[in-house]
Amino acid sequence: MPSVADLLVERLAEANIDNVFGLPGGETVEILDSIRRSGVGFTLVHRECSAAFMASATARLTGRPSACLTTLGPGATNVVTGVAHAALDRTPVIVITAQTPERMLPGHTHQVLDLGALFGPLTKASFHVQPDGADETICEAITLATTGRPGPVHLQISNDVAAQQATTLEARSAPPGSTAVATDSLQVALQILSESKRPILIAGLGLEPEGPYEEVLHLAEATHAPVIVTPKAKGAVPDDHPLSPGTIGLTWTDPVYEVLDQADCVVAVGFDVVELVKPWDHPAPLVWLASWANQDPELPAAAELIGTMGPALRRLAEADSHPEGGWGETIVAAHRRKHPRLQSMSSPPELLAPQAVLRVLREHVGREALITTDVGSHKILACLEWPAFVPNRFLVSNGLSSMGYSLSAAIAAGLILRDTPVVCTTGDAGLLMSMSELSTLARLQVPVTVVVFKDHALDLIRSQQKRAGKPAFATEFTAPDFVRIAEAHGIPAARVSSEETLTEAVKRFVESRKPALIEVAIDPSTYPTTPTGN
Ligand SMILES: Cc1ncc(C[n+]2csc(CCOP(=O)(O)OP(=O)(O)O)c2C)c(N)n1
Ligand SMILES: [Mg+2]
Repeated sequence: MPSVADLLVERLAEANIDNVFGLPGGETVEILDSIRRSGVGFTLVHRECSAAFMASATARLTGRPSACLTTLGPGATNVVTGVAHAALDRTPVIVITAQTPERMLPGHTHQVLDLGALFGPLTKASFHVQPDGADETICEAITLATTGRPGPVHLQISNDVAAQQATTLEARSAPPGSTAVATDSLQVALQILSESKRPILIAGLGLEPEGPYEEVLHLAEATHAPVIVTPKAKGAVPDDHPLSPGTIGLTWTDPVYEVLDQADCVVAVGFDVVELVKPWDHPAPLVWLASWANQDPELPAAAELIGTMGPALRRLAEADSHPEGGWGETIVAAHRRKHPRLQSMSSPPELLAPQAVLRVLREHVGREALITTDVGSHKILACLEWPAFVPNRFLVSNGLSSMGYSLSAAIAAGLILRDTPVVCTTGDAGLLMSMSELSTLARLQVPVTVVVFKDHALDLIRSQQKRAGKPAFATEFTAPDFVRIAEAHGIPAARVSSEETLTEAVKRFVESRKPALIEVAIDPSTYPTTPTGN
């Protein structure tokens, strides 16, 4: 009979989890040793939260569940933000933590925390694995993570339990396959679309893992419906497509609301309001199409299409649609003329406008490149204005919007997309929060170019202070010399403050196919979130 630890690793491997991210503790040595003896890889990180960010990015890019491992007590508390990210950004992460053996409880209190209570509200379920029924629990956890709306599931396993023998399940339930959406709902949706004069599609994070991108485009073109994307769905339709008006969800006044407000029908595909800063209140009939149910929260929907999205999108494209003249391509073109992206902005000498940074990156990293962004003023600009051409090549913590995400996500992406340039954009405060993983980047030698927007500020918060008529307070600091920090890790780095030097560094580093860091001196005054006036 296998040990519980061996069984766990076997079940992870069967779920196509080929790598676990984590940071060990004394209470994880059994599981670690099972991983060492298996074909499953292990990536050591330097802060547990990063392990969950990496696992989440891995799940997003592979379409499969992923896993992270931490010790008990402080390891478990350190992973919490990453687990919360997986919860609100809807990724199936198996979060494995250690725990003190039960035979030592309740007398032993060193490093003991109620991990079920800690992870319960953040996960789809938190399980305490026991030798009896271990296989059932592990299989249930893996299935649950990917069933319905994906999310993290927690398993706590002590070394004691991990070392014990476990009985394997005779028969296991098959993972859920594709499900057809209900025909009557499809009929209602077809009717709504055929009556619509100004239909809109909103593409959201739930397009993954199915990825029915061709079908989304086909429906858009068949009905002349502009496709608004959420940040996590950027690239669902290429940004230069004539039906691509822009990204929604960053502020209460995103330019694309001007298009959305005119819609008389909204087809929401894989849409999740967790991505929106502004509450959803659109009055037009909404067609809900997703692989999971319309709940938590439930949107007022005129038709609910729940199941495999591709075939339903193809059926919807057969609607007898008659959009009014000027809708679709014409309105998108006018909108794009009114709101040009990544415009040239004047900036003081020795500083670069953030728009210029993104423009140089866009010009030199190639259409297929993957970009990650952290959280702050630079995220809002990147989400609104980065032209994404390929689905799932823009990674962001958006449901949770946690700082410190982008470096970890970029490393995970680099491990998967070996031949695609990966660029991590981050604020200076975000990098300060996460730069323990520069060491991981240097060790793994994945080709990630880190671009740090150095403005010596928590700029987004400072802008909020300014908008509220308050002085900057506790939002300014002196950022360190990131070039020297990178070089101390053996990572080549450059400091730039002009478009020419930035272009040269981007070309050189992206071509090098090695880790690199570019520190850019930023003028934050042109961010869309910077209040205008005094
Ligand atoms: C973990 C975490 N802590 C705090 C916040 C609140 N917050 C949002 S943006 C921001 C400022 C980020 O500063 P920086 O990384 O330098 O980006 P900038 O706004 O300057 O572009 C803060 C503190 C957060 N989103 N996540
Ligand atoms: Mg900053």
